[in-house]
Amino acid sequence: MTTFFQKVEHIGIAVRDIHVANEHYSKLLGVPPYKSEEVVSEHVITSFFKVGETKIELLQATHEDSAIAKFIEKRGEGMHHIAYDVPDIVAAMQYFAEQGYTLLQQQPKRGADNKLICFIHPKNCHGVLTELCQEIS
Ligand code: CMX
Repeated sequence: MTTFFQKVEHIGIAVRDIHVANEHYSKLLGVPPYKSEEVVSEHVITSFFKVGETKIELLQATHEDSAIAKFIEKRGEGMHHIAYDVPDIVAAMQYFAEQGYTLLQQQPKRGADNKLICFIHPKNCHGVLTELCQEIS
């Protein structure tokens, strides 16, 4: 068996209103978000909270074509994806493609929080959208 995963880097949660969700999650986690960032290419505004080594990412759509807007329309607010930290995203993508997984990007793309990212289709992961992410050094 081969593993590329070093840790769960973050869990993404789709929210309708990031300001309201920031307040609720600050109260729940006992810390404020350490970062807020708009990812224009993904049509989202994000905020990040640290929980030990893992992070919680809140995502609000900025456009009706955003994957987050479609997700909320179909399924309501809630857990949107799990992201795993990988040391070499290109090698991981090649491996998963060879194993028959459906990659939603053919090349790594720039995501929030200084990461290169690629998604694996939820149908390959028992209904969970799965993200590979590598820190940009
Ligand atoms: N988790 C689990 N299942 C999901 C899902 C998610 N996040 N998003 C969609 N699905 C399900 C749908 O409910 C649907 O299920 P059924 O076939 O049972 O109805 C199935 O996947 C296919 O959905 P679809 O409506 O046909 O396809 P979409 O146009 O909604 O696309 C997906 C789904 C995952 C391919 C698309 O959302 C995508 O490419 N996502 C990757 C990019 C992304 O999510 N960006 C936002 C976050 C960016 C960031 O983290 O910075």
